[in-house]
Amino acid sequence: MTIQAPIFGPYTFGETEREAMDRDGHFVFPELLMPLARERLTESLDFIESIRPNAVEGHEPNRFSAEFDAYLESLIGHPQMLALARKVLGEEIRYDHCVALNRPGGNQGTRWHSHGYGEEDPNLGFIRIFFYVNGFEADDGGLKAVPGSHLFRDREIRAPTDEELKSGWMAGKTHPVTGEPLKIEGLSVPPGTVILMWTHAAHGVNPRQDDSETRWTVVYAYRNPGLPSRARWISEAFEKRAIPGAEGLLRLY
Ligand SMILES: O=C(O)CCC(=O)C(=O)O
Ligand SMILES: [Fe+2]
Repeated sequence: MTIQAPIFGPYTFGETEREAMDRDGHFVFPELLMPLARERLTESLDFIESIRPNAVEGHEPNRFSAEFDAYLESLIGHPQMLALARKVLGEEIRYDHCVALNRPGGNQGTRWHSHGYGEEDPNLGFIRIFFYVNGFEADDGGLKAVPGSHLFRDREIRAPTDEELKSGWMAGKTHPVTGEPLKIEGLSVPPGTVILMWTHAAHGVNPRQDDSETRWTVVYAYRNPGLPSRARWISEAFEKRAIPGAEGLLRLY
């Protein structure tokens, strides 16, 4: 067995952090990624970007990113990745997808949305683990979220602008834990930041400024098995691969 270089520095995810994640719907680890991991991820994400023009529909490099790059693939079963996913989801997990979220200068970002899984069974969790390799500012490719929104387990949240989210889905709703009116949180994070997010959280991304360098980002998603998953982007061939550390994790159930 080959020993993989560490991807994360030291961190704490105990009771307090877990409570914050469950209350807010996301949890930020500033600068968690090791320098070597940042370097390797930038190379891999730059490679994914370079092959996108030749994409075959249904198997796009940005959507099936780990299938196109050995380093990205190796992280699916990386012991630190799995340890983090299991701290949040518990022992029984499956890999769901690995998607490159690179945003070059001028990229328009993404409108407000949520994702689905386990609406019928709240014991089934689904998390996104975002690697913001070179970070972002709120007004420059910045991720934004609505703390507490994940607790509604609504997979249909959609809005084109902050104003429309406020006057639409958010209107009259309060945070189920704190009782406060829901509000939008625009994040700014330094390079190397990892963000965990429950999949039902309302989130969106502000446009990247025209003269900014590409925002290098990749997301790894894991879930408790039990239901089909709409975003499970794994090709049939890839599902059969033996990825060290990820044995049995690529299956649907
Ligand atoms: O690009 C981002 O920062 C977030 C993208 C997103 O919404 C997702 O991967 O679920
Ligand atoms: Fe999303």
